[in-house]
Amino acid sequence: MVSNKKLLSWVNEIAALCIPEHIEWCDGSQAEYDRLIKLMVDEGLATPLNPQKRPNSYLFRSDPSDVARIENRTYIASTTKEEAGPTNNWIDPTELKRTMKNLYSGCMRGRTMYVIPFSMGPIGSPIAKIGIQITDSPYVVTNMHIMTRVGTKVLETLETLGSEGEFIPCLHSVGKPLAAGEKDNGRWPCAPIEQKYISHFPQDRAIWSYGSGYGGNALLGKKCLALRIASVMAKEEGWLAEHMLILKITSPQGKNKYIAGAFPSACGKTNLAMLIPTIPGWKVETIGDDIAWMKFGKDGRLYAINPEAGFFGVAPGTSEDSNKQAMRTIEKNTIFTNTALTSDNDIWWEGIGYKAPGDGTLTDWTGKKWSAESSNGVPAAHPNARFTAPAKQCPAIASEWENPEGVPISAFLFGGRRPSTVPLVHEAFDWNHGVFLGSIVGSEVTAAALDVKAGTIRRDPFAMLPFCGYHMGDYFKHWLTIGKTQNSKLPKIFYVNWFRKTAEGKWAWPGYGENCRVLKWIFERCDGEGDAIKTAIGMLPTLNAIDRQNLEGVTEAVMQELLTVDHNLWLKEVDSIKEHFAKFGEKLPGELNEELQKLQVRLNNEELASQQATTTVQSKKANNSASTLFI
Ligand code: SAT
Ligand code: MN
Repeated sequence: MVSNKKLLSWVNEIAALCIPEHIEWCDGSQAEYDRLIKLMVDEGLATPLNPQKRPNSYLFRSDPSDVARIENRTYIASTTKEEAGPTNNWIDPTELKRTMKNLYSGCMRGRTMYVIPFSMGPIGSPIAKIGIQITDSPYVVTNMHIMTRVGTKVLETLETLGSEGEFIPCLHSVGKPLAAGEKDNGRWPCAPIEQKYISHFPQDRAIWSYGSGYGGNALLGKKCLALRIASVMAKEEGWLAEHMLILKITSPQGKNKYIAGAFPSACGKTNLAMLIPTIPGWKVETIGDDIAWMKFGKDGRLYAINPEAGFFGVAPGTSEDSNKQAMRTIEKNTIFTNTALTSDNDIWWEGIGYKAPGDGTLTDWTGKKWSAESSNGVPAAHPNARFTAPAKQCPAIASEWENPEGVPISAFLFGGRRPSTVPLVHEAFDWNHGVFLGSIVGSEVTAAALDVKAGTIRRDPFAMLPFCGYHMGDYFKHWLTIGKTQNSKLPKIFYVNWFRKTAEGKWAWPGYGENCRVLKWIFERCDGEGDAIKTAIGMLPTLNAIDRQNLEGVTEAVMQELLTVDHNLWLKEVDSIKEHFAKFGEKLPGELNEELQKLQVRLNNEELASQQATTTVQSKKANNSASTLFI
């Protein structure tokens, strides 16, 4: 049936190299999913969960060496090192291919080689792309069933493109060949760390992954294709492939807007995408929680699709309080990896919102008995334990989430974890200033978390640091170029910070569902409404512009603090941004340096400084009791 010459010869070539026992073309059917799951249950690799509690759901335990994306084994093998830039690992592509071909040689012995035709984006959408993943992991096949659109329809679409139809080849092996008669015997197959490679060849638009079976290392449609390779294609073709959630927000008047947002890891992207608003009458629905592909529509607006079909979410910390919609999403048909297991075969993790049932009867992610008492603080679930669940099961999924044309974006959000300096929300003056805000995204790291000085900002421009497939300086330039295309219809750009702390070290903003109050102001700003004042760093809401009705704990004084722009702290920020920008050398677009200089001038500008001070003083008068909160 398949006539695509490139596909057929590639599959033959890989089979000859990897020497699998069988070859199977995946059709994406439920029967295929069930058969592969049964195979893994029989092998002791998957534990069926209690069907009364969590129908058709399974727990997998990975090898301790294979629990997350491994950035120092991830490579961008562009023709030259210069093209990969200072933020990526580079190896000469010829050398890397030689090394990896040696590893691939005979690596699928004793295993089945699966050929997975998949679509990133609704099949046939003008924004979607076709990939073909070859893998020897049935775990990967079942996860790809959930995370992408897999199967015969994809092959048929490829056929309509003729015998030369384009697809992105994604080669994957767990790197654990089996000797005659050998079985996995309950052990997650993978290769030792020094043999793991997650490689991208931007010039060939190809992905080669070896040695890991986990998440983004192995489900190659996600970070490898939809971000690293797609970002290169997007630059060449004039569109955007971004690490962004997409949400739909509807006002009580029934007006809606779509907002896309980029945040580094552990900033609550999935929670924001599934937020339940606390202001009566407002509604938030989900289009996607991780990746957005955007192209200009005929009307000149940017239209976004979610290229994925599922959520690969971090389990620990997910609870009825933090994300009710996610808890509903994972009630059935879900794959769990590295969570803990209860004695009645349900999952459990730290931060699930209730104590581990029957202390001492829990099994931790490594398969050992675990009790809160004797754990010495070692968690039962791995901190990067994950759920893989179909997006369509999310009660908040927007009805148009699979619209092949995408949804028109009104606003971009950027943000990170900043306990000080950065206010709750500010709006960029214009596109270039917005690109500047994206380029300085970062989170503050604590000394306890990493071997760095406390208070250091880990910059993660556009939350794309691990995901940009080319030189980050060129990526900034691409964003600036996009701004020259359709200036009047471009989304507005905002920077949010849910993580500001008070002088006492407490969160100043309650976050979660209350974030809708900030979204409401953003919504209004997109309509040319919503009160704002000009500050040195951007447009800020006036003191009462953010709806605080029925919001406990956020007094006017706290709100004032959340909206404070401390010029001294910002001048320090300017120094830190200079250091950050220096990494990009000559590739840093002049426009961004200009934005930085303009910021510095504005911060030193007496008039704006005193304007800020006046607002602060007025508010101090209004609420004397909280005056200690002011800087
Ligand atoms: O493992 S993934 O790359 O898919 C998830 C993540 O690290 O963000
Ligand atoms: Mn992500």
